[in-house]
Order: sequence, then structure tokens, then C-alpha cells
Amino acid sequence: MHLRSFTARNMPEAMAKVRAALGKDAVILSTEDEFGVGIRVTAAVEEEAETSNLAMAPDAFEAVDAIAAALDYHNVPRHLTERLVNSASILPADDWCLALAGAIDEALSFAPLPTKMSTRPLVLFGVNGAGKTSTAAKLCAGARLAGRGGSLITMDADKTGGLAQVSAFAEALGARLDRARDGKELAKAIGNSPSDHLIVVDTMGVSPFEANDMRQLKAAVADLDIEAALVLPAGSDAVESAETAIAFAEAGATCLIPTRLDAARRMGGFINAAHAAGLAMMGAGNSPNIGAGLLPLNAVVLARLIVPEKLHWSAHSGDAADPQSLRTGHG
Ligand SMILES: Nc1nc2c(ncn2[C@@H]2O[C@H](COP(=O)(O)OP(=O)(O)OP(=O)(O)O)[C@@H](O)[C@H]2O)c(=O)[nH]1
Ligand SMILES: [Mg+2]
Repeated sequence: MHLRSFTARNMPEAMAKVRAALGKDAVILSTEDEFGVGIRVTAAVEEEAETSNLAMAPDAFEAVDAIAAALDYHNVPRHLTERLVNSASILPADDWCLALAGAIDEALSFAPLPTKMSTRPLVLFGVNGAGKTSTAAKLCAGARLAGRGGSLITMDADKTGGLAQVSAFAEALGARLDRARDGKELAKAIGNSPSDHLIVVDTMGVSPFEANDMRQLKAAVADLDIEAALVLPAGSDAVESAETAIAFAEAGATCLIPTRLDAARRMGGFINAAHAAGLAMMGAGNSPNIGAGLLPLNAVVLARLIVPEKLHWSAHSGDAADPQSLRTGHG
């Protein structure tokens, strides 16, 4: 996959640049407002590029070292670092951040946030305090912004203060609130929710290593047509995060929503979790404030989180980052 970023005053101008450089098969991966310029569009095309290539660039060795150092800083386990570095080193790209994005795209999968449109209810799994209720509220806030209603179903109403917290969120967000204690009640609550609503189910925090709790969680959603996402705080140990993710995947999770990106420096935990359990990254919590919503995640966004902006390196400029500085340059 060949990735490139373009800046332009507006979308039609950006699309013209994308088509001229990458052809009609190019797909847009992300668009961002670029202060004082207009917009920045990152696009990708599958076919081999004829022009710049990280592997052909004169500073390719420094670039590969810098990618490895960035992944090392984030405590990404060695086997995954090797896989990403190997892919990045042979991918055609204009800078090594985009080469890393291409490698991430090959190794991990991503799913869109369900706020704008989704047909299946999203059930949030996770350990105590992972950020499940906040994430449920952020998703309902996002649905509201997208002009859609939200229905919040809590399976954690019996916890002290649990119902009060979720009721306060639902009231503030104008979301419908229902409660369910088991799979049967959950099926009923889902059936009672308007079909055009985003339906989010907030579950009780459970330990992934308590077999009985995990069996109950799995049984509660087993017969339902739902999607389940694991809510997992960033900054945790990579092996612990992977074991947690594998246990929740076994209970039915197919997606991952990392939280507390704002309060963590190392992203290796949730990256390893997604890779080990085969979970698609959906979006991330980046603030304790519900109004901040969730950060949509894709390969480019994740690569930019891994690589500090001041150390981005361009194959065109030849301005290589000092890999050593990556070990101390985050934050
Ligand atoms: N900094 C930061 N804090 C967060 C984020 N998401 C959640 N929190 C905070 O983490 C704490 C726990 O969040 P909850 O949403 O209550 O977590 P939970 O998983 O529902 O917790 P239990 O219901 O007790 O299992 C709260 O203080 C939240 O404000 C985030 O993205 N960034
Ligand atoms: Mg909660």
C-alpha cells in the first residue's frame, strides 16, 4: 500500500491532488483541518508506487532504526516490533510515519465508530474502572451529534452509585435508559429500543481471570445479535493487556476501545492486545470529559500517536530523526 498526505484549501482541491498523484483507485484514509491552510488528506493506493520508497531512500537505515526505537519506547513486544519494522521497511511511502501506518494497516484491523450508523447494539466489556460507562456516554453523545438517538442499557445498576452515574449521563445526553440483569432481560431491553437508535450496553466490570464471571458475561450475550468491544486503559503492561484481551475475545469481544490515552505515555499495551486477540480498534478515549467524545482510530492516527510529531521524518526532505532521541523525546 502506498500512502501520501496532501494539503489543500478545500476538499475538491485535495481530491484533485490525490487523483493526480495516486490515480483514481486511491482511497482516503483520513482528513484533518490544517490550521491556516485548509485541510490535510491522507490517501492510499494498493498498487506499487513508482516514485519514492522508504527502502530506496538514502536514510532508510536511520528511518528503520527510528521506527524500531519508537515502538521500543512504547513497549511494543519484540515480535510485533519486528513484524511492523519489516513491513515498514519495504513499503513505498513518503515519510516513515506513513510507512509505519502502512505496516500497522497490514498487522492490525480497524472498525468505524458506530455513532453515525450501526445496525447492531454495541456491548462494552472490561475490568472495573476501565472506562466502560464513560465510553458508553461518549458514544451516545456522538450519536446525538450525528443526529441520531441513543439508547443506553446498563447491566451494572446494582453497583452502589451505578444507576445514579448512568442516569445522570443519560439525562444530560437525552439518551433513553434501560436496565438488564441477564441475557433474557438484555434481549428484551434491546427489543424495546427504537431501531434507529445507537444502542450501547454498559456491563458490570469483571476480572478476565475469574472463569465464572467470564462464563456469565459470555452467556449474557451469546444468543444476541450484538457487537462487543473491550474497553481497555492505555498504559498497561503489554502482556497483561494481551491476556486480558484474549479472555474478553473468548467471551465475544471483536473490537477494542482503548481509554486514557491522555493519561498514558506508552501505547504498547493496547496495541499488543489488539494484535494478540485479533480485535479491531474502533476509537479511543482521550479525555475524562464526556463532551470530548472518542478519537476515531485508523492506521495513520495510530502511527502519529506512536511517532512524536517533532520527530516525523520525510523521505523527501532527508531530515532524518535521531533514533536515540526517540527514547527520551516523548511527552
Ligand atoms: N483521563 C481519562 N480518564 C478517563 C477516560 N475514560 C474514563 N476515564 C475516567 O476513568 C474513571 C472510570 O471510568 P468509568 O467510565 O466509570 O469506568 P467503568 O469501567 O464504567 O467503571 P466500573 O463501572 O466501576 O467498572 C472515571 O473517573 C472516568 O472519568 C479517558 O479517556 N481519559
Ligand atoms: Mg461503569
